[in-house]
Amino acid sequence: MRSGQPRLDLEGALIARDRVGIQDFVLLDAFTSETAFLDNLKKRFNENLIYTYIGTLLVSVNPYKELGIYTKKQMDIYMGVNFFELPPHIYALADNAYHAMLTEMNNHFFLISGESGAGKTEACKKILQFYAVSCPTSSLLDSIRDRMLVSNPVLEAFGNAKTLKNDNSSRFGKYMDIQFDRQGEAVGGHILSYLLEKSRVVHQNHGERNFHIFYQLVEGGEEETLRLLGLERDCKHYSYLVQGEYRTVRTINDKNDWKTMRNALTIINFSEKDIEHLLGIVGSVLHLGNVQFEADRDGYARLSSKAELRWVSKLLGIHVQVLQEALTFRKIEAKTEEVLSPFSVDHAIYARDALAKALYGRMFTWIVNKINDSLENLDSSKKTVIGLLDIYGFEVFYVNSFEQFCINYCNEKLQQLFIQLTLKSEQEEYEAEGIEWEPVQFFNNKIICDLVEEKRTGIITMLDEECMRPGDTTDITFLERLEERMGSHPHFITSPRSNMKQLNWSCFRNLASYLLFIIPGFIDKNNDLLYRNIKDMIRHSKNGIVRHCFPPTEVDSKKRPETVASQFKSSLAELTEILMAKQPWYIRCLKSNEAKQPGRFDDMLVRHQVKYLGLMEHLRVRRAGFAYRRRYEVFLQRYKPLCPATWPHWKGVPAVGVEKLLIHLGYKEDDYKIGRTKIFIRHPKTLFAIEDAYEICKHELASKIQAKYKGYR
Ligand code: AD9
Ligand code: MG
Repeated sequence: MRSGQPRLDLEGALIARDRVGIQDFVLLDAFTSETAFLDNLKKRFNENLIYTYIGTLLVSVNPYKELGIYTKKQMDIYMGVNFFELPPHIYALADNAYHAMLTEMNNHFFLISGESGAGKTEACKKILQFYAVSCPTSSLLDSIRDRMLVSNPVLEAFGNAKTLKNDNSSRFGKYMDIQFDRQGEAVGGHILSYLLEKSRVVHQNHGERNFHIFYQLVEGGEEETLRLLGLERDCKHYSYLVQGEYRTVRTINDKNDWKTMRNALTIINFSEKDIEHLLGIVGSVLHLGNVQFEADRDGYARLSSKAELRWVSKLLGIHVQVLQEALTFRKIEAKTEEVLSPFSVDHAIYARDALAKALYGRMFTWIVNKINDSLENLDSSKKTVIGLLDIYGFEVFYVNSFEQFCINYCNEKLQQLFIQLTLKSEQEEYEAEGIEWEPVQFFNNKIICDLVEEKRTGIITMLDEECMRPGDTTDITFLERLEERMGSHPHFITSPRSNMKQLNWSCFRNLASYLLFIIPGFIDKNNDLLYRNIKDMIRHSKNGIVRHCFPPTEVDSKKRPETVASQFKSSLAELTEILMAKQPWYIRCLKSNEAKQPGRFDDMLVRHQVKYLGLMEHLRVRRAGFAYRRRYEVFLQRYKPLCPATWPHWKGVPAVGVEKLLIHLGYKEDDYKIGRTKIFIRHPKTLFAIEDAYEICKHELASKIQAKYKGYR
């Protein structure tokens, strides 16, 4: 080796690697061993290195503590740098997606997945912040950028809640497009929201809370605001806020969050009237929860007290008598006339809760639309987008209901999308580069998606059939029919005769074991019907938002609305189409421990997630045939100091330079393949050696430069 050229001495680099692990799993020495994979994750996690790559996929482990790695300085470091050059970071992905979008003029999206509490929403926010801070902008667009940023605290206030899994759990799915013009300025945005967990408004399990907004308002709302809404400053007074027996959360400051949220509403252009009507709905829901009924002499429901109803009446602008009638009677259309049929107490409670859920759910959709109006890009010239998908993660509780059924089905769909895209893109890349490869076998969860959504025989179709079937259909008849039709499916068992009345469905999430769903409530939640006279009443509300949310056309329509599960299924199919048309980037978030403790790494828990997220399989696919690939220019730029022919400059065609370099390093013909634009390296081990050599070389060069300039200081 020529003097002045670095030696291939490995010792220093290996010591460093031993401590901080390897930053790309593709380079991991022990071939596809799960233990080695976990060791590497843990090693890095203990050094506060929460990010690791599998090729271009980013694995992120939730540290449950602030690491100081999201500063403006960090953003600057990662801007415009190929992510191969710097330690793994979410900013590296964000920056690379951005530059790929600009140079290729195509659309991209981030698929962020992981179970509840793994860090998806935080990841999504970090990417948005990166674009907001580091993209070029004109003062004209500053307001769009600000609105995009503050849409988060508003949506989180109304759509997130404390659950057993996560103190700030997303209870709706969100897909956000950030639109860029040709200069790379963020010029607009659009949000699609998916199935809000409305049932939380009227019921929370032990240890959980209602949506944040209620606590923010009661704890942080100004005196005058509370007075106008007739609310007292203590959550314990409100029946809808005390069921989970959890009013304050250590990690949440409701008072401060109220200020942030309230300020954000103004930035997003909510008028004072809008805000008054919005808070009017939030207040009316709290008062509705306190409306109590008792049985009269005939056993029918009557109000225990009218005080709460008066407040609901005032805030919704509906006459109190009309409200009272709608909550205690049902209008039945006979042949020529309408008859009022009195409710039992249970029925009245049901009607009250249905009204509260409908008000809240539709208000949420209204908020999303309002945010979209404020983010609208009025310039119709050609633009490209980067989409961020942040959906509720897999969740398994002791009791799982219709909500978990939908959430976990959604996660199966995303896993399916991931499988399709990774296989597809891998295959396409080999084809485009003219390289032969061996496909890898791995578990395809399509069978589970089909079980749920298959057109004629899927669980959703059967649930819908049961909801539409005339006569006495109940959750139990649904379960019995399921058992009849699907009894032999390998991923499905039911136990209709047991006390639990359960449907057990083996999700990909649970791999071997079955996930238990409690069936009671499925039919009702899927129908999500609001009594007709309640709809009739509500359309006359003087609250502008409420009137907007319950249009007369809907009330007059005789058509049966689509069921909740069917609607969800169609919107997921549409989402899949939107995503399939874009270039994917993946972030797989892992939860480090269940106790939400800073710095704790629970091996079992992480191992389980690595399994069901298919990370090992992904790694295997990345390595099938060729573990590693890089564009010639990038590869040469990094490793050129290792070969006299390429150092310090290579003036020829990059592919030829790379080949010279590899031959100089002793690569055999079978170790690599020359693609059209990229070099493909078969085994990680070979690359491992070259990486080590590079580390040493970098070190030596740095010492030399330091020595050279020492005299000048
Ligand atoms: V759910 O499916 O919506 O229930 P997420 O979205 O996956 O879930 P989230 O992003 O809300 O989880 O993260 C949960 C908590 O972990 C956050 O509130 C933070 O306290 C913590 N977290 C997550 N990511 C980071 C991080 N990169 N750095 C520090 C983090 N803390
Ligand atoms: Mg979330």
